[in-house]
Amino acid sequence: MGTRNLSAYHEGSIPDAGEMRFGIVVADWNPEVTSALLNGALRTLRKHGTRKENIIVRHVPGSFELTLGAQLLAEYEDPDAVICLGCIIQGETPHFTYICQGVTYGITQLNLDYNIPFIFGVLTTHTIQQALNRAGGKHGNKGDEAAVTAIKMAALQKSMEE
Ligand code: DLZ
Repeated sequence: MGTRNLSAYHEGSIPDAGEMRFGIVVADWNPEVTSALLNGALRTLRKHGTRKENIIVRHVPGSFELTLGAQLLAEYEDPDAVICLGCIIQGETPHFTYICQGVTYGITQLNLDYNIPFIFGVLTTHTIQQALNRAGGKHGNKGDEAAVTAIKMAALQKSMEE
């Protein structure tokens, strides 16, 4: 099976995001990758109608800090969903595993603790090239995928309130 293109989705199936408000927390470790993820997420949210003033972007030093950054956005900015963007690349030590575990657990826990979605837009790759391939390269952009997931999950949450 080929690698899925992260930017390929069926346009017609995406809810309108004109009345939605999003937080984006982006890790500055591997910035050439995470800035591309951020651009993808911003472009996709805007394409589906989200107003500029309803997208709040905050930076954190590394992926491990995404959990608290996302929680702070949820607490102070009243978003319909929070998108977490990061890039963790395997090094020579087990550090990779601990950061991956920490942020995966942290974001999962936020999804369970709050009544809004927190989206896992974190690349976990063996090499920088694999990450670049998924940040606007040959396999698309995980930022696009994260934004589409945020819109869909925010719409699901809103539909429950109706
Ligand atoms: C320390 C570290 C390492 C080795 N690798 C990455 C990485 O590939 N991607 C990433 O987002 N962050 C990395 N970090 C930083 C940690 O996430 C965190 O910021 C520090 O451990 C805090 O001191």
